[in-house]
Amino acid sequence: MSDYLQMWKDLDMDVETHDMLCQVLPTAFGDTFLSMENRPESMGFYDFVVSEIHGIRPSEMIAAQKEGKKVVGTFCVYVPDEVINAAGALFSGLCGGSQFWVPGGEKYLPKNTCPLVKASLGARFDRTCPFFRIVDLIVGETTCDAKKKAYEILGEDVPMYIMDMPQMKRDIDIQKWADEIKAFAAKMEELTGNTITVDGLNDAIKTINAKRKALARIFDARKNADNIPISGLDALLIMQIAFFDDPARCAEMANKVADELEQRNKDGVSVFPAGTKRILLTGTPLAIPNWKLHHIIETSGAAVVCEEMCTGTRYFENLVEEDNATLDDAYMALSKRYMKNNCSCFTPNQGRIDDILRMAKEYNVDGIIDTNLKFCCLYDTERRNVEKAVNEAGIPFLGIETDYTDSDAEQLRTRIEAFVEMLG
Ligand code: BJ8
Repeated sequence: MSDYLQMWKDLDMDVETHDMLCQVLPTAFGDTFLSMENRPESMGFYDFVVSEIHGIRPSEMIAAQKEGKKVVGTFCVYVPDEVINAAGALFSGLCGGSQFWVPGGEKYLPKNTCPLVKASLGARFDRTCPFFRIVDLIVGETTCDAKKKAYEILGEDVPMYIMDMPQMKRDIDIQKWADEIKAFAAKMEELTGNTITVDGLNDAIKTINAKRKALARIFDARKNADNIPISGLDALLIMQIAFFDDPARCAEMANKVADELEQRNKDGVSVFPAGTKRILLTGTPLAIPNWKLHHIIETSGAAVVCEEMCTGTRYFENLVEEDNATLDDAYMALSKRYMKNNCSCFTPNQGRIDDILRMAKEYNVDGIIDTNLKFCCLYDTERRNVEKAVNEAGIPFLGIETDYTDSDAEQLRTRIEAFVEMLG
């Protein structure tokens, strides 16, 4: 990593502890990614971003702040990036995906809290993540109980704004979410001092839609039944970086990858041998740098060809209607699109099951693995319905619960190898 020491000091980070993280990440990345063969050349950009992960994008954000712009942190794919963009601010996903931050989170949260939430609080309170130090405001949302309570604790240390999310999908809920988005827009105007106009919001909608379309092209290329042009690991990395990269650059780089993958499909260039079993992974999000499950699956004779998760299809499927006549129309268009996401915090949540079955066909999968972060009660409970539907559809199913440690890696490998073998 280039020398960002002064920047980290200026952010009041604990640079000594942070050094330890900087030392382990390159090895983890090298072992997981750089050991793979025949990766798309266009992954070079993403490798570079990881090599500078706590430097390059944070320094861009700080430069923007020096020009008077604000940076907003988020934790959920229901928070509309379009509104932040239309207010002239930058956004960044903040979900923690490393065990490194978990012990820090456990100082504030019960141990039986999901690792994503614990890692996120640890990253902030341990002062070892620049993104958490840079943000001017963090936007939370009323999704799961763990997050709701964690936001109260986070709010003691950093300005917070909470969006009250409906948990059903009736017309009144869609209207309510449109109202919440409108209130959030007022908050963003107050934070930035900028007025959100209908033209500005329509432009932001187009910018984020372009990013969605580019990411969708990559996933479309993964649907090819006869070829696997990119590993699940590389596709996951692209998704993880999309959460904090500049949206226009994200679209540009994702389109470059998609061009290469489409060509690979034409030329029959695959990263796995013919006959490799195709897996759809569904469940809780895999925040950067959580690469554990993909790595185990893809070194156990199978390939992940689709992620039905927030770090996957939920992030880019469905576009927001463009060219809205009024701001209220635009807020409603946003609400309609975001309410198509199918998180387990909704009841009922048949939409997720429908998505899983649809994607199993679209991506030509041989089996489905449902992964659940330990102590996520929502996804854990929903597994029963997912498994029942998948069994009824005659698709092989494996349920997994895991965390960010490596303590269960061998046990997982044994189970996954057995599952892949069973797929024939
Ligand atoms: S839309 S999945 S990003 S809430 S894994 S913290 S649910 S205890 S991350 Fe999520 Fe939004 Fe839903 Fe997606 Fe809680 Fe479960 Fe932890 Fe979770």
